[in-house]
Amino acid sequence: MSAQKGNRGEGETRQLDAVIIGAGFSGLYALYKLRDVMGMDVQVYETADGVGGAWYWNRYPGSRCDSESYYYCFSFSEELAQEWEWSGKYPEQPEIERYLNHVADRFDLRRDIQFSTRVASARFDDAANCWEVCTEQGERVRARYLISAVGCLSAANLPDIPGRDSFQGEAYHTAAWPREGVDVKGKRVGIIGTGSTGIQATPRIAAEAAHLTVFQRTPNFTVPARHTLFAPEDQAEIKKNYSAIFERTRRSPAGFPYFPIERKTLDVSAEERQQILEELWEEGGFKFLWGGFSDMMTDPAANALVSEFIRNKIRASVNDPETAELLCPTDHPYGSKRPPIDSDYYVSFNRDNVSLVDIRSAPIEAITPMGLRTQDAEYELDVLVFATGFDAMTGALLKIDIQGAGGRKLADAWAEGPRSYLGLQVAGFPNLFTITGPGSPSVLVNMPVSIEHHVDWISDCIERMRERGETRIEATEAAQDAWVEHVAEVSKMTLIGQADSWYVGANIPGKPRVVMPYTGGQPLYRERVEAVVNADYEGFEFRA
Ligand code: FAD
Ligand code: N01
Repeated sequence: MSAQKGNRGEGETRQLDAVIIGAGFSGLYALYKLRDVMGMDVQVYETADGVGGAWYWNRYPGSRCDSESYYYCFSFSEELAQEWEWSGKYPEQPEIERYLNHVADRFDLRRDIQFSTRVASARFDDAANCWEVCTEQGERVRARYLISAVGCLSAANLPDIPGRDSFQGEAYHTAAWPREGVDVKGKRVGIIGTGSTGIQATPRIAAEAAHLTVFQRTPNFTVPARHTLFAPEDQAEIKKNYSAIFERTRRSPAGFPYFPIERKTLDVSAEERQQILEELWEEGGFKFLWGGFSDMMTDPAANALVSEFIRNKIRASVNDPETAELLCPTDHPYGSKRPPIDSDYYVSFNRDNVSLVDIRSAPIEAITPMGLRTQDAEYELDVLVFATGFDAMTGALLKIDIQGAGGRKLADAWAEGPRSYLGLQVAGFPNLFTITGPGSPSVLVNMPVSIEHHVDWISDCIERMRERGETRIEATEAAQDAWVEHVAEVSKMTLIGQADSWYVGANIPGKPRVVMPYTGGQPLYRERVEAVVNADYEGFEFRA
């Protein structure tokens, strides 16, 4: 299709078919698809020194997936699915990292991934219809297509708290946890943040530290994971049913192999509702939300009942009533923040060596050399953990200086919030594809399912362009405007906009408040995307 990778003289810029940024689930599958299936000349750049993306960076204690292993994985290769053995329902970070390394080795992907290399800028060359990509390390290449696989949750948010750098103990963000681990035995540890990460890390740190202080700004609803190991017969059963499991993940609203129950929360008696919720609670995991009542995320009255059910579980788990009330969320509906899944989170607060500090009523004033000062107390710490999340969905992409047609900067195009067509392309940025970009269901779906869908769509689109001799694709402004409006309209039908969450950018000071993911669910999204293709890629302009 193009000049060979090695075919460049002194000072000449390497010409590729595609550059992929990132080597997590998205980048690995995109490389496999474009290189091995389509025969393209592809280069992947990855900041880390290994593959895995989220599963390379997030090594904090207790880090594990919330989607169950046997569908939090690739479905594109039957052989891969059949040969890989998951140890249990919710594998920990090292096992998922091993899986992604296995994928890289099995498909010989590593030879086209350049590690320890950060893409710093990308500029579209209007005359040549290609991207010029520069790395922080000074390399420059040209490629017809630029594929963003930078991740929705990969730009860590380290809050700008006064005195942050004055702390004389050890300080870590959970998404940059040292590979060799952190020894907290006998130490006084403070953790800021009670999202999925803080909720996973708290019980693990509590089990080792002399004392753990949890600094909570907003309490969160979490549902027990109920982790179990797989017996050989579980493995066999899963493997026998893989094609049906994967097929269901593609049809269900959120990429899980199950569907919400048909009845509505208020259509059943109080006794029956309690029984259904108890059963879901006992089963644990995401099924509580995505296999529960179908109106939980759309009807405030239904959600209020479910939220109160969880609050009662918190009250029943935590011995001290004052602490229990502090842990009960009342400011947002269940599910409007990404719901964590936990192993022994609430009961951690029954331990003598764990205390909860409400930094909503007495905010953090400063980090000091000795620890942390809130409005009403001083805390001496040896280790400070930032479980403070990510500049989600746009952060990693906007850290790259991206200039599209006519030199327009992506940062300017997205100054008032991200705009895209189908979450796949941005008007004014030809030949740039965004895997799980804002405006797609991405983070509201079990992500490998979304990722495979996007990579398949992008590669089909490129294949069509090859067949027709086209060299440029661009979403039209009109199609993008209509999609952005549709995403906003649909979001009003759910409760997602009601929480100050990373879904709406509220966790990052100054970030425009926009519901970034598409909330209409996977089936509707897939239908819309397919309709666009069937209408000869309506809303996209191609040039030869
Ligand atoms: P990532 O895995 O984030 O990979 C992006 C890669 O791009 C990173 O390695 C990064 O270093 C690289 N990169 C970014 N910018 C640049 C640049 N400028 N130059 C070079 N490289 C760059 N989702 C679920 O569906 N279920 C779960 O249970 C689940 N658990 C999660 C647990 C944790 C702790 C976290 C953080 C996320 C979890 N997620 C989960 C979401 C997760 O982000 C996705 O499931 C998936 O891993 C995303 O893969 P990705 O390849 O798109 O992005
Ligand atoms: O981040 P978060 P996360 N001062 O943004 C608090 C995925 N994930 O890393 O709610 C004080 O959810 C903040 O408080 P508030 C998953 O998609 C998945 O936990 O903004 N506090 C909040 O409590 C998840 O949703 C898994 O008031 C500050 C916390 O820090 C996403 O990653 C596991 C603060 C951040 O919570 C992000 O999760 C882990 C400040 N200045 C992660 N700034 C699994 O699937 C922030 N906070 C297992």
